[in-house]
Amino acid sequence: MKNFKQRLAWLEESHANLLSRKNEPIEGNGVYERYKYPILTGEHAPLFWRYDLDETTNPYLMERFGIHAVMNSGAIKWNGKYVLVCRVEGADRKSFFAVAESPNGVDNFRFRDRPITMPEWGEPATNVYDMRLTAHEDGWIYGIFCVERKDPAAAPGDLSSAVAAAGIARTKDLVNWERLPDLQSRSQQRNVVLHPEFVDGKYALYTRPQDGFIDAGNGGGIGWALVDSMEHAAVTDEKIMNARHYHTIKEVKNGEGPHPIKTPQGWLHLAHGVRGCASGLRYVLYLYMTALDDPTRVIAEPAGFFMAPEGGEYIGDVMNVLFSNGWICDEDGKVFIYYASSDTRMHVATSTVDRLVDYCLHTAPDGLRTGLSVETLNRLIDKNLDK
Ligand code: M1P
Repeated sequence: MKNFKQRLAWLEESHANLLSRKNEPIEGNGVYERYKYPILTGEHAPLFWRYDLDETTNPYLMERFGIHAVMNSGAIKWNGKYVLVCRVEGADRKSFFAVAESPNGVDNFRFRDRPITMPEWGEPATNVYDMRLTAHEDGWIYGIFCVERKDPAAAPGDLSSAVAAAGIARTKDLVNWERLPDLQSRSQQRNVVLHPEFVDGKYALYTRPQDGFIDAGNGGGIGWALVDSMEHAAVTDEKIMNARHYHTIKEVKNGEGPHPIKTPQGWLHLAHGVRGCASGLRYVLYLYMTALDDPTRVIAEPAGFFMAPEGGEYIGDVMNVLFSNGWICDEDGKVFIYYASSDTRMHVATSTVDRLVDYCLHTAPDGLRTGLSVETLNRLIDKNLDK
């Protein structure tokens, strides 16, 4: 084994190489381009988060604080940089938020020196994760995230039951966060997202009502609720605007990703859908669009998934999962889709608003039965073979 100084030099060199590694797009299906390397992993965390760098107290230069995953990150363009508020998970299975930024959105992401110290509200959270960022037209940047607490009603010996609520915080600088009361709701909530504009003079939330901590149950799908204030946000009326369906990619669960992008043709939404199989749950990403004059009216929804795990993305702490809660749309229409694979690492894919809208408007919807899928395929074959 290397001595302390040799190990430190080796760690510093490997870390610097990892952080400065250039990323490369991979030609794909025409809808988007994946990139060769993940953009953030546990190994991207600063060495001074993971190691005690003092030879007298850590002579073997051992890792003292394991960082196991960087995943499910909110995203925003801020002062010309591509900024992610990452879900960082330690070896102790606690998640926390940390800001990482890149000059170009596809590589060279670096964490700021310290994680976010998120103020508590109410009973301190056991875990927090999956922040959605919204620069709202009221002037604040809101972060809505899942707050997990042990279920106070759990039977003695049940050490797994938990309660999910939507935590709310806001900031003007991505440094200082003001914690607001959690969203009040009759059901448990996860995957709650703030729409960027007022609707009928109110704040509009995409919700995901769920019967239990894991099961969406009677939750129905992605919901929509108008609230008077973010300072005391409470769901009173909630309607399901993007429902789950039998034998689709969102049979078991779904959830809004980041807030939708406004396009001339409608609001462009990115979401995740979950379907079960013999090897467990399969999480994929899908797109849909809603009307500009009514963000709850679905006007297009291509059949099936937009992105599913590929290659090494299948493998990780929770296998067969793609999850996204962040994307950035540049002024020139380029879209950076930030997604995590298998609850382990962050990736980027790029596209444009035009291509994503084209995909939504010109991909057939799910006919919900196999005969209609074959009809759709035959129409395409007829068109191609007749030309
Ligand atoms: O493990 C996959 C995902 O599971 C949950 O998502 P959902 O609420 O839709 O089931 C979340 O815990 C998410 O963080 C995680 O990636």
